[in-house]
Amino acid sequence: MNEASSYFEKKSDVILGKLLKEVENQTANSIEILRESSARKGTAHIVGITGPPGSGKSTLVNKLCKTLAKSGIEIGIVAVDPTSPFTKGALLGDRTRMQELSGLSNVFIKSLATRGNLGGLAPTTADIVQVLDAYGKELIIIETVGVGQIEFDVLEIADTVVLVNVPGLGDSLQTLKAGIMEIADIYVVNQADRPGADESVRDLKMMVREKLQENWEQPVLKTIATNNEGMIELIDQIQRHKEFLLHSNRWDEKRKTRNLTRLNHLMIQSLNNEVDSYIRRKQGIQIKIQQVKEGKLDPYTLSDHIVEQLIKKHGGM
Ligand SMILES: Nc1nc2c(ncn2[C@@H]2O[C@H](COP(=O)(O)OP(=O)(O)OP(=O)(O)O)[C@@H](O)[C@H]2O)c(=O)[nH]1
Ligand SMILES: [Mg+2]
Repeated sequence: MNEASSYFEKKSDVILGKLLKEVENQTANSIEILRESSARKGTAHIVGITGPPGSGKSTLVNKLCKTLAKSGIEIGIVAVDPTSPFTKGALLGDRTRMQELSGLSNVFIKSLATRGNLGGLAPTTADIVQVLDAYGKELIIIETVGVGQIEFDVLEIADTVVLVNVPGLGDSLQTLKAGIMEIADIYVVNQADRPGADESVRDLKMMVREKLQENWEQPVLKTIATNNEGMIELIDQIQRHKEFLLHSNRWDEKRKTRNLTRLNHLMIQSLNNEVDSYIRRKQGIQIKIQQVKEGKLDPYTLSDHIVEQLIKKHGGM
C-alpha cells in the first residue's frame, strides 16, 4: 500500500504520532502500518530501562536523553504507564519528569498504557517500537512500569536491559539472584546520594561475578539522576554493550528471534480469531460447548472435532 509507505517518507513528528496512535489502538489501518514498518529494516538500538517503582527510571531516562540528544541522534522514548489512557496520574508525573526533553526536535516521546497487561509493558509495545525503528530512530528507550517484580517481557524487545535499583537492596537481593541475573545487561544503583549505595554496588558486583555471563561482565554503576551524575558512564556502557552485541553476532540473532516471535504471535492471533468466529457461526457447537462445561462431553474430543472442521473448511492440510 503506497499510502502507508509515503507516510514513512515524511519524517514528521505529527505523522509519526498519528501512526503510533493507530497502532496503539489496533485500528484497521494498523496492519498496513505494521506491514510497511516491518519491510523497512530499522537500525535502532533498543534499550529497556526496568526496575522497582520509584527507583528513578523516568528521571534517569530524562537526564540520559538530554545528554544523548546533544550528539544529534534521533531518539524515541516509550514510557509505559500503569494507568489507563483516560486517567491521568502517573502520565502527568512522567510528563513533568521528562518535560526537559519536550523542546528537543530529535527526541520523540510516546506514552503507552499497560491496559491491565502484566509484565511491565503495554500490549502493543513491540509494535510501537517497530514503527519507531522504521521511522529512523537510532536509539529507542523503553521505560517499563515498576511493577515491583521481574519484568521479563522487556527481554523479548530490548537489545540492552538496564536495571535501576536503589541503595539498600537487603532482602531483594535474593530475588535478584533468583531471576534477574539472566536479564539485566547493566546494573545501576541510582539515588546514590542516599546511604548504602557503596554496599549495594559491592553486593551487585559480587553477584555478577558469581554468575558470570558468557563474554559480558555486567557493569555495576552508581548514579544520582537528579544531579545528572553518572550519566556519561551509563551512556558509555550502553554503547559498549551495543558493540558487544554487534561483534558477537547477537545483534542479528536477537532480530531473527524477534521475527519468529512476531510470526508466532500473529499465527496464534489469527487462529484464535478463526476459532472464535467458527464457534459463533456454527450451529450446534454451543450445545457441545455447554456439554463440555457440564462434564458430559470431554474437551479433547470437541477440540479435535472443531480443529478438523476448520481445516476442512480451508481445503484440508
Ligand atoms: N535523592 C534522589 N532522588 C531521586 C534520584 N533519582 C530520582 N529521584 C527521585 O525519586 C522519585 C521517583 O523518581 P521517578 O523518576 O519517577 O522514578 P520511576 O522509577 O520512574 O518511578 P515509577 O515510574 O513510578 O516506577 C522522584 O521524586 C525523583 O525526583 C536520585 O538520584 N536521588
Ligand atoms: Mg517512571
